[in-house]
Amino acid sequence: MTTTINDTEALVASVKDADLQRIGTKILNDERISFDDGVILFERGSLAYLGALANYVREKKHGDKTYFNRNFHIEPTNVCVFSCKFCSYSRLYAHKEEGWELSIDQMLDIVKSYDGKPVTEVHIVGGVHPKMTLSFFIDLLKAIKAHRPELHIKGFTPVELDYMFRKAKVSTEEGMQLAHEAGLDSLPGGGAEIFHPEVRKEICEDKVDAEGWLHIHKVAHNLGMHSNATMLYGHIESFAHRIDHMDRLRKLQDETGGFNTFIPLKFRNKDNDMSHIPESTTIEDMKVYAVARLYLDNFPHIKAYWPMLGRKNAQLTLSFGVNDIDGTIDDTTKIYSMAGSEEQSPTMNTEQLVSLIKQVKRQPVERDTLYNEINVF
Ligand code: V47
Ligand code: SF4
Repeated sequence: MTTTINDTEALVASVKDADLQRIGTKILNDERISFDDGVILFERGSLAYLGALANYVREKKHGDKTYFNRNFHIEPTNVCVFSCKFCSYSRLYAHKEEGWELSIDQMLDIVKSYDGKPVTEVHIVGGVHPKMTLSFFIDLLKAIKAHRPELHIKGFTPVELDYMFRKAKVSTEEGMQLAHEAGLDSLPGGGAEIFHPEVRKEICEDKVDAEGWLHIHKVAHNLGMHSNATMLYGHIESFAHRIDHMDRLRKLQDETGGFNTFIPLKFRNKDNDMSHIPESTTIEDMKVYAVARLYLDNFPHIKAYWPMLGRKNAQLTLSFGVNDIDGTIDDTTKIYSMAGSEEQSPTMNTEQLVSLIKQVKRQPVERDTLYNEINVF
């Protein structure tokens, strides 16, 4: 481990700012920090201070263990009825000839192309296509489970689910039950963006709101399903908006305990309606990971999505609270390369990922979606 308790205690004792010292003491005493504390950390916490505290919490929770997962992605369509300003990926339904839409057979062929490969999860996420209904996806889920029953299906954001449930005229509870029975095992973290309505109305006003997003995850948790949560940061949001976002998640997690992982997503500005906004610096990125680790005390895991962040910066996050790197993605996903991510071809094999983690003296652990350990390297 790179941080000892004594080092962190000494650092907290030596910090000049009384608020930062008070917050640091809370963290050392395992006390929850407040909303205002979270904002102060963003406003006044140095990178070194936030990093040391976040690393202290990370090592207390997980030691040096750094998890990864062997998964692949299916993106059923990039045609979307919504028009999020940050999205570089979707084609409006009016221009659907510029997009793609896969049939059930085509998606099953993708699943079959992984036959015999040691993947444990498929992540299904895409645009919201009006013709891809709840019954279409139920058929897809059943077909995947019939072919490979043990493959964990993590799929569909509340944006997609809310649309398909409303179109099918079923309640969230009924719709989620149907999807779960057909084979949906857990929910990914997408569609959350920034929950606060001041931001949502500027960047993604026509899709499911914060209450709707949180309700769908709550219903999934009540069915015994687990899920993730993301936050799209580094555009027009304030520090208070970020903390508000994490606070809503922390409250739901207190109620249900159903979240596994929080994934900050750095806004990338290529080819979208927010291209005029400069991207966040690496220093700001690391602060976001660190504050997330400190604020979300009831989230077991903080994940860095390396295709978006780049391999080197993903490595750096392992000193700023992160204990999970997603993933061994063998498929070439399109959503991030289209938004200008560091990785134009976001694939890494297990050996490369393991050595990336070992280079920074952490212990690589392959996990399944629910963090059961499969292999320790
Ligand atoms: O909700 C879209 C984001 C998300 C951009 O749960 C962008 O394991 C940055 O949620 N710049 C979907 N981000 C992807 C997602 C995800 C990814 C990896 C793992 C998991 C998980 C979930 O992608 C969207 C949106 O926030 N996104 N455009 C952009 N220009
Ligand atoms: Fe559609 Fe998702 Fe893109 Fe928004 S982020 S336009 S919901 S594909």
